[in-house]
Amino acid sequence: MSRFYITTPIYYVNDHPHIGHIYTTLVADTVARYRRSKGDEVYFLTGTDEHGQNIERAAEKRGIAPLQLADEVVSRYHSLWQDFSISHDDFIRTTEERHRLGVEEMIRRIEANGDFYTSHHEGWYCSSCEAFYTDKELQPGELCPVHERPVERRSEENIFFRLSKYQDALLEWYDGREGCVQPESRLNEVRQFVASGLRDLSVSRSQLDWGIAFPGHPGQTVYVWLDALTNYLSALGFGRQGKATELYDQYWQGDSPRVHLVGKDILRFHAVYWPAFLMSAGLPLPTQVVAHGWWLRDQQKISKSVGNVVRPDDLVAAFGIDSLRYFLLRDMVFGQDASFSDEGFIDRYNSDLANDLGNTVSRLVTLSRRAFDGRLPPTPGDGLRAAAEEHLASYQQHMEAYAFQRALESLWKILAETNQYLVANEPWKKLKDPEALPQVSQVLWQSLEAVRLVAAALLPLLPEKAPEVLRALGLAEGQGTALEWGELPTGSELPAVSPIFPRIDKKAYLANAEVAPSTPAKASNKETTLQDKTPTPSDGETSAPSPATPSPATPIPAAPGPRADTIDIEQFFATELRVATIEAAEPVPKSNKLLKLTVEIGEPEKRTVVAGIAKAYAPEELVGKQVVVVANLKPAKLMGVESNGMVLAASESGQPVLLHPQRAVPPGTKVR
Ligand code: ME8
Repeated sequence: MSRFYITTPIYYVNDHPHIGHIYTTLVADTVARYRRSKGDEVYFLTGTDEHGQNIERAAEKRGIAPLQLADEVVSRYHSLWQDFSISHDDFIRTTEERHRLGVEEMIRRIEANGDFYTSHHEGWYCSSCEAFYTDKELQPGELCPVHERPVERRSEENIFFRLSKYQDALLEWYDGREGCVQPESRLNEVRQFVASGLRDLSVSRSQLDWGIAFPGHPGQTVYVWLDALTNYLSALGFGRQGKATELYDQYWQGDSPRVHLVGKDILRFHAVYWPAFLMSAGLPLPTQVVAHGWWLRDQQKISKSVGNVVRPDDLVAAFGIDSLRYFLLRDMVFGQDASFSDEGFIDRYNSDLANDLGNTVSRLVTLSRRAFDGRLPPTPGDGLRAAAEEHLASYQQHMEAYAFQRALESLWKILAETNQYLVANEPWKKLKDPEALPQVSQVLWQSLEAVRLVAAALLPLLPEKAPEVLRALGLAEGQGTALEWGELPTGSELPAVSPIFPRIDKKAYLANAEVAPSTPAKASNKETTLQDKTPTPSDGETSAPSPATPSPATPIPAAPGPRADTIDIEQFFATELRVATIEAAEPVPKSNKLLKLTVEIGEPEKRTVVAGIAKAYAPEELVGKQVVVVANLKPAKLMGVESNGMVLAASESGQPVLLHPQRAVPPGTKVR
């Protein structure tokens, strides 16, 4: 048993989370789950970075206090991490008292080592990076090299950290501790930056109030990066006394892994400044800083100003959390940039999840039930074992090396081998031949066992869907999770299966029509026949070989069906319902029915929603009330006013009666 500490960056609260933040967090979650499954004692930390000028300005723009803005965005993060089944052990906010104590202790130690001095400072400042740049580093037009936005000329008296003193020690660390910065290509960038000469770093700001006061230097506020980086220690209790430092002693001492997972944009802060601060404070360094690449949208950088930010909600509402988890882990070669597109997402889902995994499970379960009277095959076999074990071993190697796409490819090779094995043995042709049943049993049991291994290996990556696959194989909660051949029972009961990954109708989705996963209501009414989900050549799928179509299935009597007009849960979740606070209300000119409402719905900007409630409510009684809004409705013009959403009301004899949450919740909270 080993201890394992993994962290994500702490995210700024001046914007709502998008796919990039989700990516880093779900990678950390996957690693944490994987390590736990290997028996490690894991501590997984995430959180928010709430100080600094960016946040101060964003709050000012909204006319609220910075902490109020932070509270709002933090509640978004909490609900998102819950939705994504993120298994973090702690969530730190830099506005917490425990964090301030850690920062103060860090500063005390660096000061004691004589590594601070005060000096006048002038340079180009990017408030998005919260960093100074030299003329040489700027992009043409005096633009920030990271954000490509204008920088400001700043001149202040600041406290400096003697970063230059640590140049050699840093180079020694990179060379002496293999894998301390990953991937290798990124380490080279960092090494080059350090080798080309380090300048001392300004670690205080005099023109900023929103932050931690620099101890012993009135009028100076701690530089947001020195503040933020220290979260990795303060969350463990660094800076406190007695029992409160237990986690720090366990996870930040000795040789057990301490891993910071970051995007490439902030590698310099983690692989240069942070180890230098720690060296100066006489503290152990992280054992690994691991940087991943950038998610682009349709090959373009994701940016609020371009308006191409990928917020997860729509995709999740339509396809579920684990489909998005799968796509993000499978489509990014870890360390490199990757591009997100709706089309790419749907193709990947249909080919890998709906077809290769989902169909294989449905087919095998259906065949086994048919051949063995609703049970798993009675006799096991070993023919697929060697191949499955080989691919599982490479899955494990890739997981340890953060090569998730390769780890998944290894698992999909098991599925491909299983399908080839089925095609070669054609068990569906022998179901009615009693003499062939022992062989059918071995073939099906092995195929089911191979799929079980894939599902068990998927548990850290797809924490909702992998257990569903295991359940579909007739396994009880927590059963069949070992990555060793032979765990699948023989002859036990095998319930009928409904599609785990219903196909997505790509055309319909892309045309912004209703999402049409392949008729789940119908599928739940009868067993999936082998033909049901087999992609036709016109689907244009690239997929692993599938079992050939068997002889027509014996009809299976339908269970009592649901109402004809039911929808399934995915269809319900396509409607995004959120709590909104009404900030202003006024009549729509020339209408006696409509009110124009300005609502706060947890987004940076406010929205206008037009509601047909004027006959039942006066505008002034609505202000400050919370209502439920359909947030993903196409905009519509009503009496010349554009409405972005719809307010929900009960209709009592044609009179609207508004729905309110039973107690106040943060605007933007999901209703489900
Ligand atoms: O930098 N693709 O916070 P931040 C991939 N508060 N990952 C992305 C991404 C994208 N397009 N966009 C963001 C900060 N990320 C500081 C960190 S840590 C002590 C302080 C992810 O809210 C990626 O992990 O700007 C990146 O490093 C992080 O979000 C930046 O988040």
